[in-house]
Amino acid sequence: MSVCHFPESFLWGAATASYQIEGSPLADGAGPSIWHRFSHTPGTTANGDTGDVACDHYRRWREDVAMMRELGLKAYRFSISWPRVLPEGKGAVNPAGLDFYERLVDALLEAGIQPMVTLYHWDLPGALQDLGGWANREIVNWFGDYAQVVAHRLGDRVPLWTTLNEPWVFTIIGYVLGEHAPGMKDLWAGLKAMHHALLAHGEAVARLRTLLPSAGQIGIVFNLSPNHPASDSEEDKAAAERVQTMNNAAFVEPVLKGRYPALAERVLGYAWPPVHSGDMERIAQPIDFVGVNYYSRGIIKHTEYGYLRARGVANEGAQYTEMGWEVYPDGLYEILQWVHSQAPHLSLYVTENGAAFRDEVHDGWVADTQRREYLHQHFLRAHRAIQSGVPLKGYFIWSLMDNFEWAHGYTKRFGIVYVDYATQERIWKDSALWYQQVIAQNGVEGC
Ligand code: IFM
Repeated sequence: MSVCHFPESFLWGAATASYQIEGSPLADGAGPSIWHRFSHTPGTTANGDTGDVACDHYRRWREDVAMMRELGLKAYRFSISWPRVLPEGKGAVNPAGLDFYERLVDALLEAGIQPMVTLYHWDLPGALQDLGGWANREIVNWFGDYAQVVAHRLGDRVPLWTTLNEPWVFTIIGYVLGEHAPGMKDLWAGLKAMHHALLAHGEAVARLRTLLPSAGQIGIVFNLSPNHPASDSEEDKAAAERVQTMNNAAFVEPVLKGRYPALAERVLGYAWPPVHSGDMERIAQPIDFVGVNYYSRGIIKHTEYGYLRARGVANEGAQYTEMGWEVYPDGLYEILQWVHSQAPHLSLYVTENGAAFRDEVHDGWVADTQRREYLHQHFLRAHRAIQSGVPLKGYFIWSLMDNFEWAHGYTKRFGIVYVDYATQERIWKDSALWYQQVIAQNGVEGC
């Protein structure tokens, strides 16, 4: 079998997020985020884990950049912690917060690694949650102002910008299902949060455009999965369509087409947020790329319960990761095709893909064969998508190293580098060595 080569300029990368790796959440004048507060509330995370130390990246970033260089990464996707930059979420800027990210960006560039900045990966300043957080329409301007502050400092050096990471997750899981910060269970607030998040995205795009050099590329990152009906029954097909509409289309269509899908409003109309005149145009600011976070698919069955009257069911005999997610590489190909069909003119990036498996260190070595195989199979689907004409420009694996997996705390390991949390030692897993080779040959076996 020969090597499937990727385009010459393909950006092989890895992704992380501020609260998941940095630690020292209150250092140097930072304000508390909603995740700091949430994880310090008993009963919210596995083992009561918090991001207080995490991977201690806030203090070990130099070593981490050196590790990325050794891996051969072409790009690194990380997020900026809003409350480090604006401790109250708005108003006074904390220069020490910006300094941290400036040092990181400069070190990455020095190492030949392109930074991709995510402005929001879920660590909302707690002070803004006190004002209603994403459910308060004022957040559109707060987020725009924050984007502007960051772009003023880093705009001349960062080539790739994304506004929001996975707006479905932080609005629906955070405000409707209550499993993530801020831990609310309120459909009305959640749908308002969704609309405001999309508006805030548009506002940030408009502000960034005026500040970035013309080469600066702006996008947004969605978590997307194909949702297949569990059977041929009309009920299951309709349930799968409701999930596809609310989880994928209700976020993608407003941004790319300036409208909410009609079915979303039909299904949830009773709780639909007020849409003001001009909102949809504001959301649909022209962007340069879409980031796709893909992990698995949904197999959907009709049920009488829940806001979508749908539930996911298992695929017996399939392989599952430690998150309980089915390993389904074909779904990546399918979802890339779908996004491409929605906006054929836009570049795409896989901004996250990876898997949690149980890892053990033996003689200083982590033989994570399942993760390596998971990545291999997904890379092959990405290659197939490119061959079929999808303008996929890069691939960021989730994650560079094990980290704080939100409500699961430190119980799930997604990294290609193992983190020994007691010593903070970074131990390369088998998948990291393999990924180093993939990057070096710009391809994977299998063609
Ligand atoms: O760890 C998360 C990340 O923060 C967002 N996307 C999914 C990952 C795995 O659950």
